[in-house]
Parts: sequence; structure tokens; C-alpha cells
Amino acid sequence: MRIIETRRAPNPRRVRIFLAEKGIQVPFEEVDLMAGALKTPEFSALNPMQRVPVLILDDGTVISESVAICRYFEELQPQPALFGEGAVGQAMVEMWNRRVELGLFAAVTAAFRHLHPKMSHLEVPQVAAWGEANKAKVVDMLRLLDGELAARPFLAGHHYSIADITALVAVDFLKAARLELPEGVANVARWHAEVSARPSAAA
Ligand SMILES: N[C@@H](CCC(=O)N[C@@H](CS)C(=O)NCC(=O)O)C(=O)O
Repeated sequence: MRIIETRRAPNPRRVRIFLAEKGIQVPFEEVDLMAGALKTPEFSALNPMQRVPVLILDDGTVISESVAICRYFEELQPQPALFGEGAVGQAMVEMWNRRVELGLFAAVTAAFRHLHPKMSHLEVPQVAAWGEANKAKVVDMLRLLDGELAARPFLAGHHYSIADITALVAVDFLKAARLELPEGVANVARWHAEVSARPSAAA
């Protein structure tokens, strides 16, 4: 099997961190999304959404979407459980991962894609007003998460999970979007320092 990625892009990083937490090694193949590598007929045949990461299994099965790829590996190797354990634990991870994906990661990504000049050939049309509007959404969501992280070490409870991975990648992607952590989110800062110190964060 192999994973096609662009190393500096945030979604492939989610999968790399997930695999590092599991201790699973998979060969990665680099393509340059900025140079149009995802727009070719060959890549589009693998993933019609023209996005990385893409996992290709030895039998030719193609799995894209970062969370789908991570779920595949969770099923292959359940421990450490990064999608939660038990009915409640799994539901909590699903809930927080979706909230972070839709409320934070998507907003940071929109700010980046709609405002960064380098993205003008990939984000068509680039709507600057939408990028600007998402900056406030990012701040609101970080403040919400700050309140949550006052009460527990990790986003979905007492165990590190894919929700933390998604949030870590989203927070680190603030820099590319030319944003910063706002004032007054000390709990997010504490959590960010802790998850960044895990060896997987460097994957
Ligand atoms: N929902 C997808 C999103 C994948 C995605 O947006 N990947 C970005 C890189 S982080 C990409 O391939 N962008 C290519 C483009 O915008 O043309 C996932 O979770 O894998």
C-alpha cells in the first residue's frame, strides 16, 4: 500500500500524525498540488475530488478523505484507540472531530484559500470577503474550545483522539492563513503545547 500526499498540506499531516500515534509505517509518495498534480486525468481517476491524501491498497482499492483513511487503520489496528472506545467514547470523538473539522479547520482553510494570493489558481473563485468573514469564525471557535478545554485534558475527554489531531493541524495552519491564536485562550495554548510535544506532531 502507499499514500499519495503533498507533505506541506494540512490534511495529509492529519494522516501522518494518526499513523505515528499508531506506530504504523506506510510509504508516502509526494505530489505537488500547487503545480497542478491533482488535476491530471491519472490523479482524477484515483480521486475525482482532486484532493490529497489518497491511500492505495495493494489490491488497488483507493481510499481518500483523511478520516476514512484513519478509520481504515483504526480497524486494522484498534490500539491505541484514536476514535474512542465504547458507545459514549466513540460518539464523543465523532462529535468533537466533526465540530473541529466544520467549525475550526474549515474556517482556517477558508481564510487561507480565499485570501492567500498563492491559492488563486486552486480556489476559483477566490472570494476575499468570505476569507475575511471566516477570521471571526476562527476566533469564535477557538474561544468555544478554550471553554471546553478548561474542564478536560483533550478535546473529546481524557484520552488523545483524532479530534485532537484535527485541532492541532487546524491551529498550526493558522500561520499559513496569516492568523494567530487570539488573546485569552490559555486552555487552548496549554492543550496545544501538550499535543505539539508528542513525537507524532513531527510526523
Ligand atoms: N476532506 C478532505 C480534504 C482534502 C483536501 O482538501 N486536501 C487538500 C490539501 S490539505 C488538497 O488536496 N487541495 C488540493 C486543491 O485545493 O486543489 C480530506 O479530509 O482528506
